[in-house]
Amino acid sequence: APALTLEQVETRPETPSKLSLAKDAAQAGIQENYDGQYRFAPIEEAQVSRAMIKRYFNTMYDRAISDIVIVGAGSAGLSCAYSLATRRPDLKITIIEAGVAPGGGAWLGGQLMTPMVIRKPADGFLRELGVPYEDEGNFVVVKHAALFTSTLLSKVLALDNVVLMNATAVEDLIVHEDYSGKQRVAGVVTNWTLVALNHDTQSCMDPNTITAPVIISATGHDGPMGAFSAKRLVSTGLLKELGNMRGLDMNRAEPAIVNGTREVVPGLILTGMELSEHDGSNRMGPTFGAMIGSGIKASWEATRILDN
Ligand code: AHZ
Repeated sequence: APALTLEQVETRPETPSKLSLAKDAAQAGIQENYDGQYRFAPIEEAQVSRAMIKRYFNTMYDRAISDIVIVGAGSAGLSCAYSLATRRPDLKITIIEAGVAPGGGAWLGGQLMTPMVIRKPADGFLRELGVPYEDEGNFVVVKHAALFTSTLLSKVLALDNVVLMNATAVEDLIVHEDYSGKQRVAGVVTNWTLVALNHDTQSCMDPNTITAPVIISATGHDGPMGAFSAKRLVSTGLLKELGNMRGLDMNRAEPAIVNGTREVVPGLILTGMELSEHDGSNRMGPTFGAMIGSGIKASWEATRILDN
């Protein structure tokens, strides 16, 4: 039987559920009886390659000079990107994420459990995003951390001024010196993450650069890739030593991270748990309000620097 047109489906007397199912199928071009006749519009393999290459490398070309680079697309980096990009559509915001999957640790709450706890007043951000939650008094609970992260990620990616390059690692900072000898972070050095992870097994594979007047680093606490910029500040001599993240104390940790979010050396803002490694502040464990608050504060710090 030929596929029904949308018009035929809509005018057919049927029960509502059957009708909507048939409508979905007609919209996707699927015949109701699944008789093996489903066909795609034809395509050439080279068209697929060119469709990706043209867009990706045009984007790289354009974003070699960005207004803001955000390093790390975890809860802090993504909250920062959303706040910045919605407030300032004029800025070219480029997010560099080492992982294939953006989101950092925010796909789960704590200890591989799915609910996500967010202390007030950071719940206001959930209402802005339209993420539902249960109110527990001083804090709220999102039924699955992935609901928060996927909603935030989809809203960030839909913004015209944001580009996300995942599977790409920042492996160095660009540091310029002005006439008075003052050092300023002026960009990032990037490579495909698989290349960055193989520098010990391959001969030198030179990286690429992205310049920007403001870099916001949100690479999380120390780990295989984490706290990247804070650690690099030490090895470049821009910072004497790391404070190192302290033990867990939810009540001390969350305000310290939000209030401490700042430009730590000219041109470089630290946000999220990376800041705890720089400042030697506590960790909060599985409460995410500070990641939201710190990301938003970082976005305001960035526009303050740009506008001065
Ligand atoms: O892949 C990393 C992750 O997605 C990415 N990243 C790290 N190094 C990178 C590099 N280049 C590019 N050199 C890099 N990307 O940065 C992201 C960090 O996300 P995260 O979720 O780990 O950090 P966050 O600060 O956004 O959130 C921390 C959440 C935590 S940890 C914690 C505790 O341990 O007590 N509590 C909370 C709420």
